[in-house]
Amino acid sequence: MSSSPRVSTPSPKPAPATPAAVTPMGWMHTARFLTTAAQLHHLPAMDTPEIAFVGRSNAGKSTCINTLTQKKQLAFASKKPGRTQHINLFALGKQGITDAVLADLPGYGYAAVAKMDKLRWQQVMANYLVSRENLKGIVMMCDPRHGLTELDDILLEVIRPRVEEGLKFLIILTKADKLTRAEQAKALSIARLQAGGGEVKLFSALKKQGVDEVAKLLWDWTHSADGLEAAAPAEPPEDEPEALDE
Ligand SMILES: Nc1nc2c(ncn2[C@@H]2O[C@H](COP(=O)(O)OP(=O)(O)OP(=O)(O)O)[C@@H](O)[C@H]2O)c(=O)[nH]1
Ligand SMILES: [Mg+2]
Repeated sequence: MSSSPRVSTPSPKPAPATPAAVTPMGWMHTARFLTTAAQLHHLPAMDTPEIAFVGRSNAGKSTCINTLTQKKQLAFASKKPGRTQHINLFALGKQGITDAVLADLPGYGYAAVAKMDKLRWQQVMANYLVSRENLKGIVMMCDPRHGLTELDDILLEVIRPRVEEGLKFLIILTKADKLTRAEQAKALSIARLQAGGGEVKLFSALKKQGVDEVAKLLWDWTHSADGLEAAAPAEPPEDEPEALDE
């Protein structure tokens, strides 16, 4: 468990689940960099609900965070696998009041990483997922062209006890723009079987597919007691797709 001082962010007033002016996308746009840590005990302990983005290297975790928050360079995204090497935290919340945190984690499975570094990182990540007290949900990013890999399965095993205790869990099938409609439908049904009852969503940063849906789900996870009832208003359509470098 972390020995660093507990960061207590002011709690928002208990108010209606979704104040009229706040939509999940508007909320996402409030994202700002909070802190970065190479090791677990360097992360500040926090009271606010945290959502971790995990998955294989190059799956699109950082790009997904940038797309959801509409901030192109908030998280470091790159063609080169292994771009994210720290746990990076981003705060969400209107008027500077943090009501949720997004955690961008380094990817796993990148062959060019030295074995000792891989082992060290696997340990840091397992400890994070098992012991981070304010962790409310996990988003697992998966490139559907590769499917869930052995390392994804190991991670699923690590988090299973917490998911059974109520931790929220979502599989995002990334880079959906690279699949035909038929391939998307097939990938969705395979992943649903593998998700064991967890949610699965298709996502494309390029086409802005799935953005509103994921934003709403993360809002629900962090703004209702059981993650089911915070009825957030619908979003207007997003703007033009941006060019991605892959
Ligand atoms: N076509 C397409 N490319 C994408 C999409 N999302 C991410 N990419 C590309 O995939 C590559 C990897 O994206 P990142 O967001 O850096 O991946 P990551 O999972 O954070 O990678 P690590 O930090 O190494 O773990 C980049 O070249 C992105 O532009 C998408 O939805 N569509
Ligand atoms: Mg990354």
